[in-house]
Amino acid sequence: MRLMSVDNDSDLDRELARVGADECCWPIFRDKHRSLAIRVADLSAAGANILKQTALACGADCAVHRDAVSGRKKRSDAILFLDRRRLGFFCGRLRTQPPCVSRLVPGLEELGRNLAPDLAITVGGRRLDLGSRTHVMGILNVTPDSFYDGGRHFDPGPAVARAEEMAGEGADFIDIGAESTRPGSDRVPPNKQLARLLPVLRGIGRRVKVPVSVDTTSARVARAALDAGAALVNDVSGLAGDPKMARLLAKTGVPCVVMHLPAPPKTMQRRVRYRDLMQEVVDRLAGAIARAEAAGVERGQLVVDPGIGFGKRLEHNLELLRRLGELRTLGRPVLVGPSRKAFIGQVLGLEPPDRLEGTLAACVVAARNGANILRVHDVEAAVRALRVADAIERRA
Ligand code: HH2
Repeated sequence: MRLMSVDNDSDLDRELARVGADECCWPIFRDKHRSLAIRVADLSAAGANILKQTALACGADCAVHRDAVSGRKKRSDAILFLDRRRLGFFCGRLRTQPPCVSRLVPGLEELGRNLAPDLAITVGGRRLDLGSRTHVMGILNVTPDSFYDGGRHFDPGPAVARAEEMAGEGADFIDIGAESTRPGSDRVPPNKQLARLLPVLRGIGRRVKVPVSVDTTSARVARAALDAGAALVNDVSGLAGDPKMARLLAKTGVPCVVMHLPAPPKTMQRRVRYRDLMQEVVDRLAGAIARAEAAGVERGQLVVDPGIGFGKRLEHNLELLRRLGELRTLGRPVLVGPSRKAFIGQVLGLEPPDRLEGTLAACVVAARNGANILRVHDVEAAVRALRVADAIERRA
C-alpha cells in the first residue's frame, strides 16, 4: 500500500488505466479526487445550521460558527467541504430548502461552471487559449522612472529594439506602459503618455508580430494606442480609473486585464489593511467584471489580476501567490506580475537588479497555483523556467 500524489488529471488517468478502471468512469474519479472548500458569507444562524445538515446528508461537511447551533450567534459564515462530483447533487438538495439557503444555489452552480472555464480570449481576431500553457507578457516601460527598467527604453529606438528582442525570446504579449505605478508615483497626463507611447507603438507595429497591450488607466490613451496597433488593454485600476474605459472596451471588443488596486499608487502603501484579503480581492475583481459587463464588455475578453505589490504588504503578496487558485471563483484567466518587485527584495534582502531568481521562483509557484500569464521583465529566463514547470505540471 502507498499514498498517491496525483495532482494532475493525466497522472490520475494513467493510474486509473493501470488499475483497468472503465474509461467512462474516469471523469467521476477525477472529480472525486478533488475536494472543494467553498466559503459562504453571512448566513443567518438557521441558514448556517440547515446548510450544515444538508451537507452532512450529502456526505459532505460544513464548518459554521460554534454558537450558530444554539442561536446565540445570529449570523455565521461557513466553509463547505464537498467533492466536486457532489456539487450538482448538493445543489439539488439545497434547492428544496428554505430561501435562506436555497438562494445560494445559483452562486454554487456558477462556481461549478467556473471550475472548468473557457480560458480563450480573442486577440486581433485570433482565438488564444490561455489555458493551454503558461503564457509570458514582456514588460516594456517607456518611462524615465519605473522601479526597474526606468530610463532604459525611454527613447523609441531602444524601446523598439527591446520589443523585438522580447518577441525573439518567446514573449506571448508585450505590455507597454508610459506611466510608472510604483508606490508613491505621480500620475502622468494622457498627452505625455501618448507622446512616449505612439512612436514606439508605430515602430513595433512594423517589426513585431507579438500582440501588444497598453498599460494605462486612461481611456484616451488606450483609444489612441489601439488605433496605433495595440491589441489589448492592461488597466491596473480595474476599470475604476476612467469611466470611459469600459465603454471603449465594449466598442472595440479588445481583451483587457483588470487588476486589483485598492488605492491610487501615490498613497497605496500608506494604510494597508485587510480584514479578509482573499475575499476583498475576489470581491473587487468581481465588481470590475460586473462594471465591464454592465457597459457591454464581453466577460470572455477579461483577464483578472490580484495586483502583486499594489496596496499590499509582504504577507499579503505571499498569501496572494499561495492562494491564487481562489481566483478560479471568477472563471477568468489570471495574470500575475511579480517581476523584481519589493516582496522579493524583502525575502532576500536584495535590490531590483538582483531579484531574477526570486522572480522566477514566484513565477513558477504562480503558474502552479493557476496563473495563465506572467508579466515579467526577463522574458527569456521566464519562458525557460515556465516551460520546464509546464512540462512537470501539465506533462506538456
Ligand atoms: N505591475 C506593474 C505595472 N503594471 N499591470 C498588471 N496587470 N499587473 C501588475 O502586477 C503590474 C502592472 C508595476 O511594474 P513595472 O511596470 O515593472 O513598474 P512601474 O510601474 O514602476 O513602471
